[in-house]
Amino acid sequence: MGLFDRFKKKKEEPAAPHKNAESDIKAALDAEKARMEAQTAQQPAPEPAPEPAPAPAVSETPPQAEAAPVQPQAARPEPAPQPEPQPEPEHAGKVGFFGRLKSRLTRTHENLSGKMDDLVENYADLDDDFFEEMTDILIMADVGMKTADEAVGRLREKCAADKAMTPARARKELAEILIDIMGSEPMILASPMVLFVIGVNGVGKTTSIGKLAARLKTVGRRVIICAGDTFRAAAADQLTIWAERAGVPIVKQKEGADPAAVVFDGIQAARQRGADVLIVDTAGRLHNKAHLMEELKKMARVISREFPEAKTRSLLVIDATTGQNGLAQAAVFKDVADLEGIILTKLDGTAKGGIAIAIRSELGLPVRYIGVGEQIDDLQPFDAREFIEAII
Ligand SMILES: Nc1nc2c(ncn2[C@@H]2O[C@H](COP(=O)(O)OP(=O)(O)O)[C@@H](O)[C@H]2O)c(=O)[nH]1
Ligand SMILES: [Mg+2]
Repeated sequence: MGLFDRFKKKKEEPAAPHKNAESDIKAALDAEKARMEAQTAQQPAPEPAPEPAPAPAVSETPPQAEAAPVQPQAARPEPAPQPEPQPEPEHAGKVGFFGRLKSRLTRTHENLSGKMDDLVENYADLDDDFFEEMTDILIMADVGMKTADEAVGRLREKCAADKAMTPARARKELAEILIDIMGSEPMILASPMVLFVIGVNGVGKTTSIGKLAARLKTVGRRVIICAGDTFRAAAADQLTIWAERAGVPIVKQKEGADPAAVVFDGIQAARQRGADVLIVDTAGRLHNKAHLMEELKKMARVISREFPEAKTRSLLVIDATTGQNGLAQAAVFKDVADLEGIILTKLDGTAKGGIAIAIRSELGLPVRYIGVGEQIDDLQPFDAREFIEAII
C-alpha cells in the first residue's frame, strides 16, 4: 500500500473548473477553436459546421451523480452498492442517424459509390475485367488488398452459381458480403468499468472521450473522465472543456504527474460517486513502445489492486485519414494492450473510409465507434449495415 499512500494525499479536481483555472481553460478553448478553424480552412467541410453544441446544461453535478462533492477522504469508507451487473449493449441513443451518417461520409460515398455506379454502367457482363475493376475500386478506398480479394472472391462464387446475376445486383451482393465480413458487435458495457483510450498523438483520443462521455451519459451511465495524459499541460485543459460540454466530472492532476496516480484518484472518485464508467485519457507516445507499455501496465496494476471489481478494457483510437499507417499503429498497440476494439475517427475527412473494413478483417478488431466530425454528437456506435449502405 505504501506506494499508493502518497497518491491518496493528492486532491481531486472538482467537476467544474476552479476560478483560477478559468483563464487557462479560456485560453485552451480559444486555441482549440483556432485549431478547428484552421482545420476547416484546410479541408472544405462537407456541410457548414453548426455552432459548437448548445452545451447541454453543463452542470457541476450531472443529474445522475450524487450531490455530494467528491472528497477523497470523505466519510464514505465503503464503495457504493453495486448497480446490478447485467451488461447491456450500448446502442440506445443510436437515434436513426442514417441520413446524417451518410452526409458525413460523403467523401467516401462519392469515391466508392460513384465508381461503383460507373462500373455497373460500363459493364454488361460479369467478366474478369468487371471483378478486377471492382477489386481496384475497393483497394483505392483503403479496403485493403486481402479484404478486397476475399470479398470479390466470394462475389465471383455467388455470381457463378447464379446465371441471372446482373452487374447492378452483383454490386448489392458485394455490399452484403462486406457487411458480413465486418459484422456488428455493439460494445458490452459493464458497471463498474474502466475504459482506457489509447492511440498516437492527434488521432482524436481526447475529442472522442468527450463525445463518448456525452453519449454514455445520455443513455443513463454515470461517467467520470480521468486525465491520464499528463505529458502536456494542454491535454488536461482540453479534456476539461470536453468534460464540461458533456456535463461529467473530471479528475486531473498537474502536468508531469504520474498517470497511475491520476488513475488512483479516478478510482476513488468513481467509488464515491458510484460511477458506472471511468474513462481514462492517455498520452500518445508511440516512439517508445517499452515506455508506453510500462505506463499502461502500471495503470492497470493500480486498477487491479484498487478497483478489482471493475472490468477494464482499452479502446484504440485510429485516425481514418492515415489509412494503412493506422493499421500499422494498431498492430503495435495490439501487442501492448488488451484491446476491446477501435474508435475510428475523422471518417468525415476521408474518401477512404474503406479502412473500417480493413481494420475488422485484417486486424480482427471490431470497430466500436466512429467519429464523423468535431461536434459532441459526432460519435456513433458502429453499425456495419448502416456504414456500408452509406458508402457503397
Ligand atoms: N473532422 C474530424 N476531426 C476530428 C474527429 N475526431 C477528432 N478530430 C480532431 O482531431 C484533432 C486531434 O484530436 P485530439 O482529440 O486532440 O487527439 P489526441 O491527441 O489523440 O487526444 C482535433 O482537432 C479534433 O477536433 C472527427 O471524427 N472528425
Ligand atoms: Mg489528447
